[in-house]
This record gives sequence, structure tokens and C-alpha cells, in this order.
Amino acid sequence: MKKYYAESELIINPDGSIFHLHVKPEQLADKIILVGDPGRVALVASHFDTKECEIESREFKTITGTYKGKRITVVSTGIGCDNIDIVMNELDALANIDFNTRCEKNYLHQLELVRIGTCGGLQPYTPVGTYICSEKSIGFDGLLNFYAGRNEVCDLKFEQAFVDYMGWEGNVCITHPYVIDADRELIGRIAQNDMVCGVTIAAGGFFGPQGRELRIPLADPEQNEKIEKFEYNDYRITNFEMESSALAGLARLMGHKAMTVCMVIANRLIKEANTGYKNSIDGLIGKVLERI
Ligand code: R1P
Ligand code: URA
Repeated sequence: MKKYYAESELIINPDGSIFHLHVKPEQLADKIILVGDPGRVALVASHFDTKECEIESREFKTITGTYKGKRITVVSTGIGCDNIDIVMNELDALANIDFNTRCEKNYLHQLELVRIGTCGGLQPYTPVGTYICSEKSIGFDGLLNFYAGRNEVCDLKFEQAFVDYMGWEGNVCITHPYVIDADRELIGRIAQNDMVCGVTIAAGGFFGPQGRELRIPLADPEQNEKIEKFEYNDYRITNFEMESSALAGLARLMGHKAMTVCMVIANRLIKEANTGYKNSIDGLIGKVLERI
């Protein structure tokens, strides 16, 4: 007996598109590039040879087209893992639920998702301009804790080692972090030998959760100093961004392949930032389009 998804659970617009993205099932490619900034969608699509659709709804801008014969959809997610919950569930529904019957399709339609983002570097070898692939993500965002199967897909030993090291056990103010791997094959294909692979902290905010203190003091004033020095099985934490954990975690639970690669725009150790990064991220976009 196939599960039926009621109108309140899977919201389909009168034109047959999915609720937030406004995309219809036939408009989605199997290869998907996710970006945070809606303005970055046009930059990715400027490389396309053809364009078949362009859709805009809230912070979600979508273009499907082709690059050197590959059909690719580029979607903006806006900022944060809450938006990744929406985007991943809606993309998965477009691929794996029949919108006419509101039931799951017979076979899994696997998607390949690469997020191209910006991040803050945490090591001396991750200066501004470095491309960092998130081999593992530590989710400070708590999203995956709401889904069954979370313990089966997460690296629980790494998780415990990190919580013990930070001294956060029993601290009810801080959400229990989850540790999740990106798709290994995808990482190998996209990173090749010109990107750094590391552990990314996906934070539930840009300021406090990333150890930035403006006028309000932090709950753990030593947070970033400890994070920069953390080591586990030869892994070091390389960068902060805000979506890679939710993307890798939901993709794993849904059966899709996903990873994140970010360009460093601020190095937190040496306190430098590049606000004019919008042109230089095009180099990273070019590499991902060639390798996806
Ligand atoms: C914060 O400035 C935003 O930048 C990073 C973070 O993950 C967060 O979304 O990624 P994007 O440049 O893709 O938005
Ligand atoms: N994006 C983040 O989330 N953090 C940074 O420091 C830079 C970009």
C-alpha cells in the first residue's frame, strides 16, 4: 500500500508547481547546483548554452538549462538550514512523488546536488580565496535531530568526541551537534587536486553561532579558539558556513548524492575579509560546471 501525501503535507499550487519553489516536476534536472544568494543563480546560468525555464518565488530563484550537453538546474536557497529543509524536501518531492496520484513513485529517482557557497576559513592554510569541500559537516543547526534515521547516518563517535572536547555535554543552551559525511564519489570528482577537503561547521547563525561577538557576549567565549585546535582522527575543522550539514544529512536520508564547496571570503584567524568576492566566485562555478 503506497503512502498518500495529503494536501496539507505536500502543498501543490494550482498550476501544478511545488509550494515554495514554484517549480513543476518536468522543470527539474537530475544535476542540481544550490547557491545561497539569489543573485548567484544568474551568474551560474550565464555559463549555460541553453535555458528552458526561469522561475522566481521569495528567495528561491530557479533556472534550468544545459551546459556542454548536461541538463542542470540551479536554485538559490537563501540563508540558513531552515531553507535547506524546504528546498531539499520540495526537490525530493518533485523527483520522487507523483503529483497526480500524490503517492511515492515506484523507484528512487536519485539527484546529484552540489552547493556552491561562501564561508569563513579557520586555519592558516585556508586564506581568503581558498575553495573548501566539506568532506564532513558538523551541524550546529539541529535540523537533522527532527528526522528518524539520524543516528544511522551520522558519525556518532566524531559527534561525541567533539561535544566532550568543547565541554558542551549537558549545556541545554547549545543544540546537540550532528556530524554527517558528504557523498564520497561526488567529493572526489568535484574536489580533484585543486581544492581543500575538510570539516565544516554549519552554524545556525552568522554571529554568535560562528563565535562573532559584537555587542552581546558569547555563551562560550573560548568557542572559536577551541574549534580551531580540535583534532579527531587526523581531521581538522576548516571553515564555517550555514547549510552544508542540513544538505548532506537530508540527502543521505533521502538517497541523493550531495556535497558543498565554498570559497573562503573571511579568514577568522588572521581577521581578513574580501567583500568584493562576487567576481572571483565565478572561477569556482566554472570548475563545478565542468565536473558535475
Ligand atoms: C552568510 O553570509 C551566508 O553565506 C554563506 C553562508 O552559508 C550563509 O548562507 O553561503 P552563501 O554565500 O551560499 O549564502
Ligand atoms: N559565510 C559564513 O557563514 N561565514 C563567514 O564567515 C563567511 C561567509
